[in-house]
Amino acid sequence: MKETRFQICVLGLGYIGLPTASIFATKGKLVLGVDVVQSVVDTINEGRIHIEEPDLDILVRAAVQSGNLKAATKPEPADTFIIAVPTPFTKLDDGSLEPDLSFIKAATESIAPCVEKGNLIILESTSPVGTTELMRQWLFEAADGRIGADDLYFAHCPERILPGQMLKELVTNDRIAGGLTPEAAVKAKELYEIFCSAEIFLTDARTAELAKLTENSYRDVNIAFANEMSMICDQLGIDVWELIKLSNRHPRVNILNPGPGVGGHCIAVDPWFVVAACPEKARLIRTAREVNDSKPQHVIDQVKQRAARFRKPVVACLGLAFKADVDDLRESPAVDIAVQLADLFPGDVLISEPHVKVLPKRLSDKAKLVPAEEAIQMADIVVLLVDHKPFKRLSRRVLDQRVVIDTRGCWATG
Ligand code: SAJ
Repeated sequence: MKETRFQICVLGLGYIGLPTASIFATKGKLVLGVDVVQSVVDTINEGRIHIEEPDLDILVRAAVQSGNLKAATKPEPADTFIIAVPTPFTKLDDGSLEPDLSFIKAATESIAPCVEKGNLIILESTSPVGTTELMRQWLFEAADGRIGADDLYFAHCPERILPGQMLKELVTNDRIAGGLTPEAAVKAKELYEIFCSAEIFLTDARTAELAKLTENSYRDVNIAFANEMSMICDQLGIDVWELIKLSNRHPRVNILNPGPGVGGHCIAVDPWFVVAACPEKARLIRTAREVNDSKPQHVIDQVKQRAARFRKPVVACLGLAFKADVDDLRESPAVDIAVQLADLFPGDVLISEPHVKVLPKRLSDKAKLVPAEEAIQMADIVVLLVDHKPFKRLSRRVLDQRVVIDTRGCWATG
C-alpha cells in the first residue's frame, strides 16, 4: 500500500463494517478498516474473511488486492470516520434488555487524536435515540479542546442490509442520512452515493436513530402476531399454515411466518431500545417481544407432550441457526430449545446443523451433531427448528413413523 492519507476510516470490521469498508475500497477510496481483534485484522489483510456471507470473500479479496483496503488495530487520520461497532446489551431481571454504548464510546474516543477540522463522523451502529449527540459530546471531551464545536460534521446512517443478501442490499437499499446539522446529512448522503444506487433521504440524527429501531420493531410486532396465531391454533387444533395461507388471500392481509421464536442480533434486541427509552408508551412493542420470547417454551411444551407416550424417546433437532441458510447462532431460539431438550432427554438428543462443524459450548457435552438423515433415522421425535434448504429437500418418506414438530412450516401441506 502506498504511503498515503486515508480517505475513509471504518471502525468495527464485522457484518456491517467489513462489507462497507470493502465496497468503498473497490470504488477507489483509500480505506483503513479498524478492529480491536488482531486476528480479524490479520485475516482481512490476507484478503480473507472471518464471517460467513455469500460473496463477501470475493469483495474483500478484491478490495485488499487493489491496495485500497488495509486493516489495523488503531485508527489513523482520514476525511471520514464510520463507526460500525456492535451495540451489546445488558439483560435485566424482567427479561428486558438495555443498550450498552461502551463499544461506541470506546470507538469514538479512539478517533479523538486523529480527527481534524472538516471531518465527517458517521455512526452506523444501531443505537438508541440521542446516541449521535452523545458521540459528539464524547469526542469533544476526548479531544480535550483540540477541535472546536463546529469543526466536525456528525450523522447517523443506519444500515438495513439483510444477512444472507448483504452485498446486494448494500447497493440497492434506500438509506437514511440523519445529520446533527443539515450540512452533515448532505455530506453523509454524498459519501454513500459512491456505491448506493438507491435513494438516500435526509433527516436529523434522532429521527434516523428511531427509524432503524422502528423498522426492526415493526417486523418483530408482525412476527409476534404470527407466533401468537400459531399458539392459538395449537390450542384449537387448527393447522396454522393453512390458516395463514387462506387469510393471506385477503387483499389487505399479509401475515408473516410463525417460527420457534425470533433470533439474531437485530430484531430480538432493537425493540428493547425503544422500550428502554419510553417504557410507559411502548406497550405493544414490549408485548410483541414477550410473545416472541415465549415461543421457545411453547415448542418445548409441545415436545414434552408428544414425548409422553415414549419410554425413552430419541429427539432429533434440525437446525440451530437463527434463520434459514445462515451460520449465525446469535440469539438463536433454536439453540435455547436444543439446550433445554438436551437437559430434558439426557443423552437422547441428536442435532443436525449443516452450517456448523462443531456444536456450541452450551450443547457440546449434552448432544451429538449428526447429519440430518442419520438423526431422523434414529429419532422418535423430529423437531424442525430452522428451514435450511437441505431440510426442505428431504424426502417426506424419511419422516414416516416419526412424531414431527415442524416449527417453521417447512413440510407444511396446508
Ligand atoms: N422470522 C420469523 N418469521 C418471519 C420472518 C422472520 O420467525 O416471517 C424470524 C427469523 O427466523 C429470525 C428473525 O425473525 O429468527 C429475524 O430474521 P429476519 O430475516 O426477519 O431479519 P434479520 O434479523 O436477519 O435482519 C433484520 C432486517 N430488518 C428488517 O427486515 C426490518 C434487516 O433489514 C436489518 O438490516 C437487520 O435486521 C439489522 O441489522 O438490523
